[in-house]
Amino acid sequence: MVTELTLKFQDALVYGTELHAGQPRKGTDIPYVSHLLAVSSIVMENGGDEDEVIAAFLHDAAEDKGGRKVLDAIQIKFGKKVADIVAGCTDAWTDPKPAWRERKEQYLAHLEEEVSPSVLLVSCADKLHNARSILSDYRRIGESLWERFNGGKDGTLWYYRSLIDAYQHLNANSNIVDELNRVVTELETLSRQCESK
Ligand SMILES: [Mn+2]
Repeated sequence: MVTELTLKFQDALVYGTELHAGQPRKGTDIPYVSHLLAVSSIVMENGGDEDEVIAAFLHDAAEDKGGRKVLDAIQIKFGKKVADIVAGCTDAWTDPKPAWRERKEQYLAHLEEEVSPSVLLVSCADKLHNARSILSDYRRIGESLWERFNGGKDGTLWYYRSLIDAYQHLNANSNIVDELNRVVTELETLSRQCESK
């Protein structure tokens, strides 16, 4: 449990905010840091310790902002535990990234081998915030939302359902995974209703 957040957490906030400066969230002009704040907040609210909260804030740093080099910098600044969690949340190390479906299948296979409860905690918090955003945007703009996603509608829904199965099987944080399941089920229901119209 987080009892107290130290200067290390404040340093991570500054570091991550600078690293992701100028990066918008997919298909929007919302600063990317909104996602990082939300994921670290979910981790904080579900018993994460300071390293897990920091890793949640930095979980997309290697994937989006420089791969192994950034991961090495994170290890030096914030320690091995944080760096290992960030590495476990990274689904692509190369730029350009591998094709979408292949990358997601690899990430699901990687999760099945993942034994670190910290990686599972941050990973499912990440997916919960993404799924909440998708549901909220879907309610607002409807089917055209799927154009934003490389996997389209079917691929995206397949990926989230597969993630939930993996998290449940691996006993990831049940509070987060149950909520993720409710959000994705709602999304599946709404998009099926739309198909039958
Ligand atoms: Mn993320």
